[in-house]
Amino acid sequence: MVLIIFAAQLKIITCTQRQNIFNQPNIIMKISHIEHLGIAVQSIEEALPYFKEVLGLECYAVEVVEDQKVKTAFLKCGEVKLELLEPTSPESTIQKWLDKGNKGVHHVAFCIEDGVANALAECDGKGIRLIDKAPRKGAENLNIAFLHPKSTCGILTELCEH
Ligand code: CMX
Repeated sequence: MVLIIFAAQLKIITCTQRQNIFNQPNIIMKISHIEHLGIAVQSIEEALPYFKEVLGLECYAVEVVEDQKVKTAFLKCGEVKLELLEPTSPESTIQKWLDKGNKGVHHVAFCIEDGVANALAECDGKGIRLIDKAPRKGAENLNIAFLHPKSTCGILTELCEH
């Protein structure tokens, strides 16, 4: 009997915590679209022929993002961009991810209409683990911030604003 009451109380507490994290009222960030998919490759030069010659997508920009230790190549696919990410150093987070046997889609980036700073504050308030506590500059001069995959259903999530 005592055990049943304890289990019921535990369930109530767990549900209450879930509501606090995910069902907070009011603010909900405004996402307009998926800005880009980040795709990790060991070599942009080797990957591009697939995207160009098989999928028919044009690469319109190549940019090195020094602080992230990556070279990026951007392709447009309708409204959504594909960002190929090639590590430029063994210390690159992309190189480490590839070295663990991963490849392909590395992160999903959402375009936030009402600002990355607001979205970060909202996520923080909802208990989401932030990688970046404040927006910073990313490729294409966008304001960006990352959320940790452990808080986001296993999807490394980037928030961006133009
Ligand atoms: N997607 C999903 N899960 C991921 C992941 C990814 N891309 N990268 C790491 N993880 C998971 C790992 O599998 C690991 O899980 P387990 O503990 O269950 O094994 C966990 O996250 C921690 O991973 P880690 O290897 O111990 O930690 P790292 O030191 O590699 O850091 C992360 C991981 C996400 C914090 C780091 O990659 C980061 O800060 N990313 C944001 C910046 C970034 O990705 N820059 C490159 C792109 C730049 C650009 O787009 O311009």
